[in-house]
Amino acid sequence: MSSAALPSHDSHGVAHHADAHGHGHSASFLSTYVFSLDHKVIGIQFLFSTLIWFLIGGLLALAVRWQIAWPWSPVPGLAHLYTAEGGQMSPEAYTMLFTMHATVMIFLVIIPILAGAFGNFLIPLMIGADDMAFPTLNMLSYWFMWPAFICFGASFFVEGGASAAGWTSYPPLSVVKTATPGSLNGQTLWLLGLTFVGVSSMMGSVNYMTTIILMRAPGMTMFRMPLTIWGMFITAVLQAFALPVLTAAGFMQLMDREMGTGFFTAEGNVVNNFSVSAGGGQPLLWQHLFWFYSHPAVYIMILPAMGMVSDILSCFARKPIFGYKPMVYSIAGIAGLGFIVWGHHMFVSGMNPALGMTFMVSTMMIALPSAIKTFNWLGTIWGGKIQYTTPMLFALSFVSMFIIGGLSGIFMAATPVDIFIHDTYFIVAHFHYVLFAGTAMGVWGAIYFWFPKMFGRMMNEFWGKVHFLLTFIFLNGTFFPMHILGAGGFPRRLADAYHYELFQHMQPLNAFMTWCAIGMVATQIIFAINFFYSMFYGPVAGRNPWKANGLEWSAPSPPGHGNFDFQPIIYRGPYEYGSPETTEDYYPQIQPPPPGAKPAVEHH
Ligand code: HEM
Ligand SMILES: [Cu+2]
Repeated sequence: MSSAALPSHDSHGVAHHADAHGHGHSASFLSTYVFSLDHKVIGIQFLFSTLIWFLIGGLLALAVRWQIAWPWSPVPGLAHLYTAEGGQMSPEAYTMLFTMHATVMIFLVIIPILAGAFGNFLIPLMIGADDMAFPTLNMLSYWFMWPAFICFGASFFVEGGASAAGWTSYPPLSVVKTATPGSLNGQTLWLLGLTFVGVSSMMGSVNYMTTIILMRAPGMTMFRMPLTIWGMFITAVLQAFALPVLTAAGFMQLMDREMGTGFFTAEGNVVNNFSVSAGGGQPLLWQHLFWFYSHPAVYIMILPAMGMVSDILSCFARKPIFGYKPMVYSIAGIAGLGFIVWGHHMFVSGMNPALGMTFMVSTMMIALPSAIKTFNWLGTIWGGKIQYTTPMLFALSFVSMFIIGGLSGIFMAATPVDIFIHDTYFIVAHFHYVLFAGTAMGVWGAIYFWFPKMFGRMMNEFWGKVHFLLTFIFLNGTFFPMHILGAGGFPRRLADAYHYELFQHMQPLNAFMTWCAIGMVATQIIFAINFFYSMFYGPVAGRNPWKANGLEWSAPSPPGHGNFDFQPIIYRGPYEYGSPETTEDYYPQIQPPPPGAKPAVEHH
């Protein structure tokens, strides 16, 4: 191991860090593990909570898939909840299940696992800070998720059941209480839950921006930050500008439901034979407000993963990231463009074709920075000494699957094509390739990669690879045929498409996909066992098991309170693998250059 991976003997640094916060001394169980102010504990709290919701979301998905494969046959395990229908799922229950599957996956899994779990754990460690700028706010951002957990969780048990208006919550379904059983109480809880998630995200966002701007260690310039941090930083900016719109819109919808306003209900609206006009509102207004948040939100759901994957690829290709600065500008470009494309979700809403055209063009422009990133990932691994570790396999999967998801996005961005495939399974294929085959695979890669830093022990590589391989096969088996179904017109969000004869021949393919989905969920048992077993019995990791450059790998595993047992001083960026200045193939950010060496050349 090179000398730099060891801490320097700067006792001042130790003393300074230990005294930095007054809270470092009381060591009660509550303040250490429950209401902890330590960013690492909060990150791990987010990780555990979101993984539990991941399981719940996965089971909801299986129930949805069961109905698509074998409609009206009793769902195993759920049958007793639907006795009125002889164990069958009602169409309303189906609608509720896919609504809550998407809601859980997006708002309780993907967004909080990226920003809440990895953002919290990694930001201070990667920039050389001893904690977040506002530790109490940070703790609150985790605990504000609990009212959300309770609202969404409890909504399954209230009269009418959980929300059934889709994760997009379009009026009039979401506003008119008689529209569907879930519109009665479930929808109110849904809106409240969403508000709490929003409050939590906003607290995190403010904290991350402040921390990254103000608390970097000496020498850690903005352009020496790992791409993970750039991804987190720009995500935080996106949250700050997009979230207020959703929060306000959610409140307006809540008022429409509970206080008789009519922001989103049209004049003369009749739903299920009830006249519900409060007058003068516009259902379409909701769509605009919702997508003004939720399109940027899809980047909130992937930019941090893009950053983490970049770090993993560079480490295991043993090469500098190809085009570091273009990568940063691409993340920023994707985020900026993300604010002017929301109308691509509304091409069939009757918008003026001229407006549709501008949304089409701006959406297609996003392909540019996306392609820059993709080519730079390929450039990074090109000619590298690739080590096919478990995190690397997941990262490679992220890149290849993101290409599929990005390409289907371009199809949909073309208005004439989208008019045909909108609301078909093609859309479902697209967002599962970007969100599951992309982001979720990136998250697994990140878990395998940073697990040793989190818990001080390694996960098992053999079972990691088995987990990867089976997940990769099953996910493609589940999601790829959705393109075929979608191109054939198979509708999304319909409890029984086989009602129409033209879709009946698609049932066997759907059954195959459901088997793959069951296999995919079952495969996660391997991951769960590996995760918990390794936490206690995995081989001890040491500070830098992957021989990586990033600053976090110079801290102890797991880092103690205050993170670094020395004062970090940063000499270079995190991607200097194979530098001629050192005989090792890696060159940690804190390792001083050899005496007489020319100043390190930054890679651009
Ligand atoms: C090259 C980049 C991308 C392009 C051009 C693109 C384009 C589109 C378009 C045009 C739609 C609307 C299709 C329709 O409903 O008719 C859509 C839907 C969607 N996209 Fe993307 N997309 C891209 C990347 C992403 C990424 C990175 C994510 C998430 C990580 C994402 C998540 C989604 C989701 C969740 C939907 C469905 C929303 C819903 O109706 O429920 N997309 N995309
Ligand atoms: Cu979009």
